Amino acid sequence: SVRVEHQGAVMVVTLNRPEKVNALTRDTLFALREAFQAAGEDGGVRCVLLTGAGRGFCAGQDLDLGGGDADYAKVIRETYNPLILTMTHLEKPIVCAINGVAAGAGVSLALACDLRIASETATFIQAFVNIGLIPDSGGTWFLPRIVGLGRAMELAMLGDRVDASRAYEMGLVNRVVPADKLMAEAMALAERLASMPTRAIGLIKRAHYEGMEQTLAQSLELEAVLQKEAGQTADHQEGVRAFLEKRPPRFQGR
Ligand code: LHQ
Repeated sequence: SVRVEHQGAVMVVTLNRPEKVNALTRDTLFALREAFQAAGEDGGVRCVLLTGAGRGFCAGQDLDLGGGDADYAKVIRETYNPLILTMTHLEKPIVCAINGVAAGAGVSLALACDLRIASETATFIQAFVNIGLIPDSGGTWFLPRIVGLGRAMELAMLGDRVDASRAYEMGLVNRVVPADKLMAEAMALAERLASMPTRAIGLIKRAHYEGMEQTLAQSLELEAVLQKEAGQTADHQEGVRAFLEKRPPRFQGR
């Protein structure tokens, strides 16, 4: 249900259940978490690109399996929550290529990525409320931080479909491109990130996510600690040397 491929230093993770708009099963969620864990452990991987096979990105939780008397708290604690934390804790950039509709937990998955690039045909639905649920898998944490509380409340309460251009206007996605260019553009962005100072990017990610949960004084201190770490990388040395020698840098990700 999940396809993992390596293209140079980019790990491409594709949700692969197109006949069900890549609806998420327990197996899919475990496979996804494993892929992001593997990305963290593999020094050759310097960026992850997440996308969906077929006409949609992800329809959220598979409602054929999640219904009945299932304990939703247990499902969420065992599958979604560890996945989302694995993604945000991964000290490498994650690009999401949203190739079509994202609904429910499918939106949350996209929100847990660091950069979002959408096809003109992509749409977003905070579908939870439409079936009497609340946004989960980080949906109530990421969305107000990314688009603001007012818009997040509107999307979560009304459950309306948002098209790609409106998603762009509200900052829900970073870029919108024609459908036939999506994978090439997303791959170019992922390859660019993969050639950048990977350690610094990982620390940038940490500083921002941790910064969301702390005071200015705490963030200033965290910046000092993480800057010391970044300052000790070979890529920092190379960056400064390249600047002084007036040539492009060659970063190695360490
Ligand atoms: C699906 C699904 C799906 C199963 C399409 N499940 N089959 C909740 C509960 C518990 C714990 C954890 O967390 C969660 C979080 C959540 O994610 S709740 C929100 C779940 N998602 C939704 O409510 C969205 C449901 N899907 C839709 O609204 C539509 O299918 C969308 C807008 C995604 C796509 O619409 P269309 O392009 O018109 O496609 P379709 O509806 O015809 O779907 C194609 C097939 O995929 C169809 O099956 P069939 O056998 O008839 O061809 C759908 O039944 C199936 N499918 N989403 N979530």
